Amino acid sequence: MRDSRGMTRRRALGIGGALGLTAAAGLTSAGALARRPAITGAVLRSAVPLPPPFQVPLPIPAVLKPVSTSGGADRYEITQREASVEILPGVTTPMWTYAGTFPGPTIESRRGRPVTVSHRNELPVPTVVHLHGGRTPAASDGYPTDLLLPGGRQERSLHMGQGSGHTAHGSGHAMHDPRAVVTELTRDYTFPLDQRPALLWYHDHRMDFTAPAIWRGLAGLHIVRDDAEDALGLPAGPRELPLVIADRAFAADGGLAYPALDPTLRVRPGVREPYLAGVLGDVILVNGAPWPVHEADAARYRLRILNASNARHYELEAVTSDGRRLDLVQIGADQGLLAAPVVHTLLPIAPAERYDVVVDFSGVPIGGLVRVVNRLGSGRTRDVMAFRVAHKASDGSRVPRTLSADLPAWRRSDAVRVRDFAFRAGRTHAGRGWLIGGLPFDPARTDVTTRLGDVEVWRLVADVHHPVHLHLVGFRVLSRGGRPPLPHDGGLKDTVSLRPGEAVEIVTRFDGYRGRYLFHCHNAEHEDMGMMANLEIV
Ligand SMILES: [Cu+2]
Repeated sequence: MRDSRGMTRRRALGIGGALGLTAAAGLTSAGALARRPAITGAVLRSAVPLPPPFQVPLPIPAVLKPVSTSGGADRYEITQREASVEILPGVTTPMWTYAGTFPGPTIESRRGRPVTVSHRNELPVPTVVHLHGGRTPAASDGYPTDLLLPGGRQERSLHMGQGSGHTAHGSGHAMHDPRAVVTELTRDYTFPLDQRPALLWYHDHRMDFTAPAIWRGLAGLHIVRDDAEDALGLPAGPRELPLVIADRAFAADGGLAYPALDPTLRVRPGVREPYLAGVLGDVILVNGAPWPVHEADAARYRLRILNASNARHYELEAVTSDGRRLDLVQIGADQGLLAAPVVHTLLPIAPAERYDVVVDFSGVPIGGLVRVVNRLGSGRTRDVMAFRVAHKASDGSRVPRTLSADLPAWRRSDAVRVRDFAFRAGRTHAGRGWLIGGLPFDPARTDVTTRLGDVEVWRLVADVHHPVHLHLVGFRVLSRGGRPPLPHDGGLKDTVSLRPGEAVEIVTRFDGYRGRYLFHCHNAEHEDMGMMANLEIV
């Protein structure tokens, strides 16, 4: 086993990298080991009255219709535009949207059937679309400097300079990226979707401004299905529900509050100091509605849960009116079905993670309320949503004991190399920020070079909470804190939640496509403030 050329083990560990942030997070990295904070981030308080819980019906994001299905591929069109949306009852909230809604429309597709999404940017800022969890060629993976500029000559001269490449702000430090491919007004993203069926999501990934763009609404679901999964007999149709959980805070005028250093979200990245560790809202939205309620049958439901929050972690439980905790039967992870179901009563979910869960309401009395609560929340943020069990119903669904047989069987001994990466607070060109291996993100620096098809073990270690995401590939968790993985670490993942002071080992095969990809922290504020690195597959 050997380390990569550009990232020796000593350098990757980032010794001495944990400068600053003691005021923001109340911690040094050594302190983190001792104190293990429950929350990484600071709560932004809303300045409008908040509605009572469980009044607003759970919305289901509309499924987008393709504009064409000819030639063995599906083509979609999405206009990114400002829209006024009613999130809190009676309050108008201007948002940045995909096609006018938050979340954006859901794209439903079949394994191996290519999809092209033509995005048109009518927003006041450049954008970048990334399909999170997609096995996507690099040209369509949404590299942060591959900007889609809004239309108009002014925009072009403002962002394009000499007409090639892109000058990234790089956490406040201008740096040129000669490999950037910048387009104007429209851009086609093509997804082969040659991958396991899974709940993916698309969201903005612009250099330095991903966090505020997602916060303002640029997120939507993309579901991949196949015949084998359809044949399992899992709850389906109205009993399969996507649940996009995201926290937000609202300003007095009804708009979303966000502590950006640059409210135009164009020049200076980052957030005000109290929020350097992450922005947490005081309103919990599910599918864009505050603390919604869903009227359910007394039957099994398949809940496809995404944590689309910038920084908030949840520990979810389903609790009946008489205090009973319902089983959360996990059938899938980020990258699709598990080999066999795993029963939980408490499910931790970090930003960008997904869980596919079956919950059985058949034992709940008609009229009963099942609350989904977040054990890590307090006050209003302890509630997430509720199900009102309203009808007796027949239920032909089942949860087979074998769900899939195609999970990769990579072993530690398959790895041709082991790499170490420390995810820690530190200094960027702009001041305090977040580092991988002691370095802030630089689009022009290749951090990892690997060969297509190589199996590697990565050892990831954290100071505070860092949900670490790899583009292009799924991975399996080998160990957590020097021990076997936890029950919720099973299956194929693309995001793994590092807890304060914790080391996690993952194994993956860099398969699919050659090109420039990324790995980064999916605490979106950390990501914008340096915690991202390049992964070059050759
Ligand atoms: Cu992080």
